[in-house]
Order: sequence, then structure tokens, then C-alpha cells
Amino acid sequence: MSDKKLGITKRVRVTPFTRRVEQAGVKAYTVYNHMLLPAVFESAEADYWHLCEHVQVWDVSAERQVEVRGPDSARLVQLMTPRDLSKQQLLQGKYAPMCDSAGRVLNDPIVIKLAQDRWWISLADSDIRLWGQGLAQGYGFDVEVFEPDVFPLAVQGPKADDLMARVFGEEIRSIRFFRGMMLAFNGVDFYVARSGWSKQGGFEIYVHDTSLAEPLWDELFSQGTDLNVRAGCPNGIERIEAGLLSYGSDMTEQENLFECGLDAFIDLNADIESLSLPALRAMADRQTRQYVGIVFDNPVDFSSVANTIGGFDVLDGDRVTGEIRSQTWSPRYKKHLAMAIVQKSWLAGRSQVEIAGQQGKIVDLPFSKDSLQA
Ligand code: THG
Repeated sequence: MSDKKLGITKRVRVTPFTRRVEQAGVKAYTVYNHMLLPAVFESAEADYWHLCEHVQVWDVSAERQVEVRGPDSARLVQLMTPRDLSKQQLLQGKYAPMCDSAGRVLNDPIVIKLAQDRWWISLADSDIRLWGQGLAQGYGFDVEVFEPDVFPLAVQGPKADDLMARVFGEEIRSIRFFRGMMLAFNGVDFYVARSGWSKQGGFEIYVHDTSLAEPLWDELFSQGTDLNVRAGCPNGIERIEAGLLSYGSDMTEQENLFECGLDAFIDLNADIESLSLPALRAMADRQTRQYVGIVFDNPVDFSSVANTIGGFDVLDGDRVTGEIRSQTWSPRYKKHLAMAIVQKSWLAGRSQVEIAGQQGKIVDLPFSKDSLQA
């Protein structure tokens, strides 16, 4: 991360938690859905170890919701994703990548069913509300599509269950992965789900009553002192070790669902009305690129292979055959980990690649314990 300052203007939105985040000593932000998203508190590595050992409170307000409401809401949301939503339960979330009619990835949100005629699309970083409004208009659907004042707060880490039980009650322990409940804080019911952008476990509280944002933050901190609760944020080291792709960094509109490995969540034979499914069916066996992991035994200095669009070239002689979009030193495994999108023709039969003078082992994603410990 560079040390350049970024001006925070009216076009970069603050959140109901920003004051607390500042008081907690945030050191860097990124901008996500035109809103501040904390990026570092102490250091990437210190934040990482703390997340893996204790419990953190994350201001992930920037995971904006698009609300779809009305008689045609289920139809519109299904049109936007090739994932089959027909059996989704109330208060269940589903990871539901969204694609255009050519199968390109527009976002990879979690879709939440609040009622048959009321859905939230919990966004990664792209302007899906406009697309949803355009589709609704074009198809003549009877729906409203808007961004409600809802600000997710994540509680992540191995002690998240204990902290959440103190604040919301013991019932939280019975919530299964990607399921949710309406639970009261200060007499107001909030949607609470077992989810979050880490593999350390935890919950997300969708804060729709901003007058309770700071009281909720303060309660989590006062109840969590002995659990060593701290402010945190999505952590690059943790998510790369977990092999989680980040929309806007690893995947963009230039990649299709298959290239990102997101077809694992899709049934191409599903009997649903989805804008992208016809194209996805037709292109399934015609893919030229794929994502792989690369594991290096020593730290790699990527500066010599940096390209102009913020990635790092994978070269075969002079020929660019792929691009590393994310990489980190893993303090746990003592390996340098990279995620790269590469040409399948180049990859065939290949198990090693040299980048910036270091030999790396090509592995499947997500990284397995075997590939990290070997
Ligand atoms: N929480 C909420 N909104 C979000 C995110 C979140 N919006 C943006 C971004 N994160 C959406 N992307 C993801 C990507 C992966 C997961 C969640 C959100 C995830 N995946 C699990 C996995 O890969 O193992 C499980 C997916 C599944 O089984 O369905 O958790 O974090 N509110």
C-alpha cells in the first residue's frame, strides 16, 4: 500500500461508524461502493494475527445493499444471477455472482431473502443498483430498486460467538452458516447472519437504525474487553490464504464466471429465468483462461513485473501469459502466495513458474494445507 493521501470529499461517503473507527486508530482506508472501508488498523500482519486469535468488529458499511421490493422482486433478482434461488429460505443468504448476458461477472454479492417480495443484494464494489433499475424498466417489472440506509457491521474471529451471545443472546449460537435471525438490541430487531468476509467465523449485523450504530459498537466493545475485542477490517493476508477472490481486484467485467471459478456455485441445467444462463451454457467448454494459485518459498519482490493496470505479469519469455492480481507474504505458512489468471494453453502440464527471479509452484485454488505446508 502506498503512503499517498486520498482526499475525502462529499463523493466518498462516511458511515455511522466512522467516528468510532477513527477513535480506534484506523491507519488507512480504501473506497468501496463510493464509501469508506477501513483497510489497516495496526499493520496488515498484526491485524491478521489478532483476527485469527481473538474477535474483531468491522465497519463493512461499504457492502451496500440494493433492496428489491414488490411483486416481481424474486423474478428480477433471479434474472440478475445464474445461481438458482428457487429454494432459498427466508432470512437465508446465498453467494450469488451476477453476470451480464455474455456471462461476464458484474458483482459477486450475497443475496438475502427477507420476504418473498423483499430482497437485499449485499454488494461487492460495483454499481448494481443502476443495472437492476435498468432491467426492471426494460422488462416492465413491478418492483422498486433502491439503496436503503443499511450498514453492515461484522463481528469476526474465533471468539465471535461468545461476544455476540453476550450482546444478542444465546440463540445466535444456533444460527447456521449463511442463515440469519431477527434479533433485538435496545428494543430494535436487526437482521443478524452467520457470514463475513473471513474464514475465521463470525456474524454480520445489518444496522438499519443508525441512531443505534454507535451504541451497538460501544456495547460490543464493553462486553468484549476480556475477549480482547478490537476494531478490524477485511484482511488481505487472511483472504488470500483462504483463496477468496475480491471483485474489482481479482475479478472484473473482463472476466467471465468460469475464469473466476464461480461456476462451482452454479447449476447450468437449472430451470430458471436468468439473463446470463444461455450464454454460460454455450461457453462452458470454450474457456481459455483460469485462476491458479502460485506458492513461493521465499518473499518475492514483484516490482520488476508490475504492469500499468495494477497487476503483475506472468511471462513466458517475452510473452505475457497471465496476470497476478493479488499476492501476499503468509506469516503463518512462511510462503509467498499469489493468485493469477493464466492462459490454459500455457498452463497445460506445467507445475512451476519463475517470477521476479523466484521459482513458484502452481497449485489449485483455494490453497490446500498440503500446498502451503509442503
Ligand atoms: N458480507 C456481506 N456482503 C458482502 C460480503 C460479505 N458483499 C461483498 C463481498 N463480501 C461479497 N463476496 C463474498 C465472497 C465470498 C463469500 C462471501 C461474500 C463467502 N464465501 C464462502 C466460501 O467461499 O467458502 C461460502 C460461499 C457459499 O458456500 O455459498 O463467504 O462478506 N454482507
